[in-house]
Amino acid sequence: MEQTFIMIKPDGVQRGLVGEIIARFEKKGFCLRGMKMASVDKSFAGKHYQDLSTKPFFNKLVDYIISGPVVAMVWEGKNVIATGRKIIGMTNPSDSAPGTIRGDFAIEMGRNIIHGSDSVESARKEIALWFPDGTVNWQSSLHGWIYE
Ligand code: RTP
Repeated sequence: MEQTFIMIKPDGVQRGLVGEIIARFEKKGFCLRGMKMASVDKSFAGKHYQDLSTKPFFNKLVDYIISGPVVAMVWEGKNVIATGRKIIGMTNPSDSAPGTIRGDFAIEMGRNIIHGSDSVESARKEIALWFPDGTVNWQSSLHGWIYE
């Protein structure tokens, strides 16, 4: 089953949106396989956003991510990477439809509340970076009511 890495960014934590965000993934039927709160340093944030290191907004992005604790999670389920991105909304909250997390709770790109892996490859890399000791192997008793 597919897994994705989801991170509630410092603004999402400070604004008390952790429960709201978890509820959206949980109610959809996805399975939480790993979760931790963490404060990361510049070097770790740089590793997470390595692919964006040449972008002009990279330093600002790293400063944002290290500005407070984040909540890192692994969610599992059918098409969870693409569906997770739909639940999150577009990178720029102004382009995000109401009903998405960014569409409901954010205004600016530099304070867009949440991160979600954008491909199988980046999910694999991000899960290995954030959860080097692995995740929790379990299955909800509701599995048969979510999948046919
Ligand atoms: P994320 O990785 O956080 O899920 O966001 P994303 O895929 O939707 O967007 P990406 O292009 O990977 O950018 C990562 C984060 O960098 C910030 N950003 N700022 N032009 C800008 O100022 C700019 N562009 C991107 C956003 O916080 C974005 O989520």
